Amino acid sequence: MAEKLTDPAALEPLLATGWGRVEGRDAIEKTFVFGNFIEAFGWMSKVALVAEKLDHHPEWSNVYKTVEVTLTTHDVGGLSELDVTLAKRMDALAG
Ligand code: H2B
Repeated sequence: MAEKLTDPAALEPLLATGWGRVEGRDAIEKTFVFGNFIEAFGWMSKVALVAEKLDHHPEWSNVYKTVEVTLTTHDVGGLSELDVTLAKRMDALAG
């Protein structure tokens, strides 16, 4: 079972790569923009496999080449280490 993040420093590397805190919610968000729809959807497919393996799933929406992502851990009602892990994997897959 995930536990709530207690150390705010854990978010610092992500804030440096374009992630931001969601106002009024213990969550982080980032907008990914790709070259076209196929690149965006291809990235989502790769992230989906990672998410399934981690058993940790994003809130996200796609419009053409843009994917808006919000990460939080529903089971704990806020951010956990799983969100940090998934965010880093998303960044790595986006290249
Ligand atoms: N994803 C996210 N983002 N938060 C969760 O708390 C969560 C999840 N819980 N994916 C998982 C699935 C849980 O429902 C299953 C039963 O492990």
